[in-house]
This record gives sequence, C-alpha cells and structure tokens, in this order.
Amino acid sequence: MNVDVLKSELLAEVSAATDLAGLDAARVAALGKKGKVTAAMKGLSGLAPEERKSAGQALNSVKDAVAAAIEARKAELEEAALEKQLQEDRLDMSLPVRPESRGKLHPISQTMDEVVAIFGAMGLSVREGPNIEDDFHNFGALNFAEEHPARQMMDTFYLQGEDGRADQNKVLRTHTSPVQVRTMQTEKPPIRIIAPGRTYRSDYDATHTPMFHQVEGLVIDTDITFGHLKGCLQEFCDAYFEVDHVPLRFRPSYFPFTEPSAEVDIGCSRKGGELKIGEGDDWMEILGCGMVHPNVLTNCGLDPEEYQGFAFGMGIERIAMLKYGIPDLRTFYDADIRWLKHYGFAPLEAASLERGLTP
Ligand code: 2U9
Repeated sequence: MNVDVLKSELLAEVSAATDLAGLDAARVAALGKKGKVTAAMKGLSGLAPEERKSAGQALNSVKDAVAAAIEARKAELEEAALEKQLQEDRLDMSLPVRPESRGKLHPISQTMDEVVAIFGAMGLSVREGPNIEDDFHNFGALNFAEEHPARQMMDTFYLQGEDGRADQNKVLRTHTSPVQVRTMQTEKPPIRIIAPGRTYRSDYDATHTPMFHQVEGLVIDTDITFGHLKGCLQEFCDAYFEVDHVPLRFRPSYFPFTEPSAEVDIGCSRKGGELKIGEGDDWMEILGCGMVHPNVLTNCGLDPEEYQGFAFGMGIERIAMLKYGIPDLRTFYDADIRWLKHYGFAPLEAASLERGLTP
C-alpha cells in the first residue's frame, strides 16, 4: 500500500464534497470504523516492528491531514451555505403593512405624539415627573394660598398615611405643573419645555373624569414677553388644527401661578350643528396661559429680577375631541374595542418630529 497515494485519494474525496452530507460520507469512508485509514491501521500488525513503526507514523499523519482537510472544507461549505441563505432571504421593506395588524393607537396617544412633535419642532423638549407629588410641588411652589379650594379633599386625591387617614403631604398631582417646578429647581435657564402626562382630580361627570391628561409648557429666559407666548400658541394652534391661521382670542383670567393670566379661545363655526375650526364667528375655549408669577419664580429658586417667562396648559382629551370629532369624554376610558377601531390610529402612522403630523 502506498501511503502517499492513499493520502491524495482521501484529500481529493474531501475536496470533492459539495455539501455537508457529502463531506460526512467522505469522513466515514476515510476515518470511520470501516474506513480506509482504519483498515490500513489494522494491516500494520503483519509488519516487522521497525516497518510497523514508520508505517504507523505515516498513517497517523495521513489521518491528521485528512481530519484537518475535513474541518477546513466544513468551514468553507458552512460559509457558502450561509452566503446562499443571505442572498436568498430578502425583505422587501416597501411592502405594505400586513392587513392582519389590526391594533390601533388610542386617540390620547396620537394627540400626545402630535403635541410633542409640534412643540418639539419649535425647540421645546419633554420633561416628566412623578404622579404622586408632595404639597410643595403640586400647590405651595405654585403660589396657591393655604385655603385655596383646589387643595380641598373634594377636588384633590390625598394618599393614605400610616394611620389610615389622608396624608396631607401626598397627593395625586392635580396638574403637570410640578414637573415645571422640578425643572426650574434643577436646570438653569434658558428653559424651553413641555410636560405632558396624566393628572388626577376628584371629579366625575359628563365633562370630567378622575384621571385625565394635560400638556403644559414653560419658557423661561431673560427677555421673554407675552408676545412670545402669543406667537408660540398661534403656531401651535395652526399646526395642530392644520389650518392656515386659526383666529385666537385672549380673555383676561386668573390663575395663582401666572400674572397676567388669560384663557384662549379659537375661532370656529357651529353651523348646522357641525363644528368647524378656523372659520365662522363663534369662539371655543381651548387653553389657559400667562406670564409666570414672580412668587413662583422665587419659590423655584430663580430671581424674578433677572428671569421671566410664560406658561400654558391644556387638556389633551379636550383638544383630541375637538380635532377628531369625539363627542363624549367618558368613552375615552370605556376600553371598548369597537370605539378604538373607529377612533384609533394605525400604529405606523403615528405623528413624530421626523415625519411630520400627517402621514
Ligand atoms: C409653573 C408655572 C406656571 C401652567 C398653566 C394653565 C394656565 C391652565 C388648565 C387648562 C385646562 C388646566 O387641563 S386644564 O384644566 N391650565 O389654564 N396652566 S398656565 O402654568 C404654570 C405651570 C407651572 C411652574
């Protein structure tokens, strides 16, 4: 038997294998129990001791060479198989979403996304804070008098203390304003933020739910005027209602945390029972706003001689109902799948800063 011939024969079989199954067959034929190398090893016993030694070494090196060739070929074949699969497995990203994806975004989520996108484009960024607040962040810092009616049990959810009675210092936040208080306490002006989120008031009727959503805004710098506030809200309303120019009316009002304060109405028509925003000679209230009260700036650690700014607040449910023609507030929280199917939004059409409002 010629060892070199055996070696080149076996190596040729290994490199001829075109797939993993073929390679395994070549391995068994060479190194398996009944393989050619194994058979040649068995034949060694008939040789003289000296010859047996050198032939044994030669066969061992054939065995090693074949085993190494099998490993190398295996790696080649595996890589080729992977390459082939990668070439064949292609995703066509331009295909439409499968019709079976029926989940819908809740109108509150959609409206929040739109509001964040619009103010985001104006340079305001989002801040969030805890839903359980203390008296200072929810009321005290905001210039609410000790005896202000909003602090009454009737309007505010107080959490239970250790003794089972209401803990006067733990409330479910009644507005998102504590987020702005915390931002002023921890960040240096210029501050340009919005605070969207859940709020809670002990109220339940046709126009109030105990949990609702607000977005509030706060802009603080050394030269901020009521003019900036008007411009900011005009731009927001035009973008949100997707109208060239929504007429805005600022009515004097009162909030403890702003001075002067105003409520803002948008121009609309109610002809034939149908609400149209941006036309007609009727008015509809949509938000409250004002210049941040100097006491509030002081309470939050800012010097009112150096800084001033504007703030505004609006109810998300309210602006969602106006834009999307949802007639009844309470249906937002009925968890009725048919309602969501009707008023919900396709998840991949969500508003964002990058893609704009309307898909
Ligand atoms: C700080 C300073 C000032 C936030 C403001 C309003 C006016 C307002 C209501 C709209 C409808 C609440 O959802 S609603 O009932 N909000 O009218 N909110 S100014 O002013 C702030 C907030 C935080 C530190």
